[in-house]
Amino acid sequence: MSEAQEVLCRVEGRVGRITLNRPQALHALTTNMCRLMTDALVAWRDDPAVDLVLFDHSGERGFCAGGDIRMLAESGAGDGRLAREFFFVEYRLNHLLFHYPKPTAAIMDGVTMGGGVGLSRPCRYRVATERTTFAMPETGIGLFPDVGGGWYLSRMPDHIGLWLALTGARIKAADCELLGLATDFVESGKVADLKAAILAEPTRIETLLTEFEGDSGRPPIAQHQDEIARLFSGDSVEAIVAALEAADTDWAREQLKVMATKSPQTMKVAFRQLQLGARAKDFAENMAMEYRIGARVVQRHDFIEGVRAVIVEKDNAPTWSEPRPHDVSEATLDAIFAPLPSNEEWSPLT
Ligand code: QUE
Repeated sequence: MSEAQEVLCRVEGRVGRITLNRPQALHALTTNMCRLMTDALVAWRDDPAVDLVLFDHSGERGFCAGGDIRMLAESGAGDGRLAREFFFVEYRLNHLLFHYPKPTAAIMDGVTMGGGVGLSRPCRYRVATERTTFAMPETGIGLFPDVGGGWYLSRMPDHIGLWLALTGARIKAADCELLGLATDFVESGKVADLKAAILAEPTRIETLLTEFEGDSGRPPIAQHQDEIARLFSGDSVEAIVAALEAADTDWAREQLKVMATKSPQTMKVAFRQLQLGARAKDFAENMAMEYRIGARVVQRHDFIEGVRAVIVEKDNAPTWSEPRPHDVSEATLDAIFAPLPSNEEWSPLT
């Protein structure tokens, strides 16, 4: 298959339509896909024939599972050049969407993780279905919740974004609506008709979404929101672990069990990333920070080992470089967050 077919970018009626088309990898993003999407978005930005941009995926499964993790790990084990190039291009795309002047819509009719969140979250309209599964699972493979996680997750109420980052929790449509990750819920069976209606009358999208709106049900995390607010308010990962241990509830024990499987190093990276992201003056500053982290983390043991254990060999038994959060030094974190040489720093598309 030619690389040019991994994502389909075309104008249908007055809609710029971007269809992720890498079904064998749950539409996980490659550098080439990010470049093609960026080129299309730049062309449509000033094209009076385009009223709206619509993101969807081909086939049945997935919206977008993340990034091309195997490539990133292979590159990271070597000189890391292709991994850095991927992040550079992907984050420029995330930033372009964040400030995009035309209405954008994403149909998240399936798995929406990592890179898929970076595409959908900046869109003005974010449609979840009963097939939507949202997660930022990166700390499970020694990576960190990038694509703007420092910005978006740190702005969620009650430390819920930090809980998502540290546990990699998978949530469904009702929780996505509660947290503003989705703006609308439409039953999967009605998505084809919704898309046809948007393509026919893109300027009526708000009315159409109201007409197609379904009921996503009760959001399960509402029941745990107070507990998350209380137990994830600590000023370090160690403090959060201590609070969970002291809580003595089934839910708290479950969170501890899950966090014990994640990379202690990248849980602490994520904690600092969200602290800094909360204070970033704009989205570009946040993305420059994430690029520094990404450039370092892809070359470290935990990422190479996490991908081996969870993605490649699937033994789900990674040996992390530090066994517990307490063992991760501030010096290690400082090195991961340090500025890059000025000619290697990330910058937005101009
Ligand atoms: C963490 C991640 C990813 C992940 C699992 C994690 C990720 C990613 C995929 C993935 C899943 C299925 C595929 C595929 C990729 O899984 O970024 O190609 O078919 O892309 O725990 O960050």
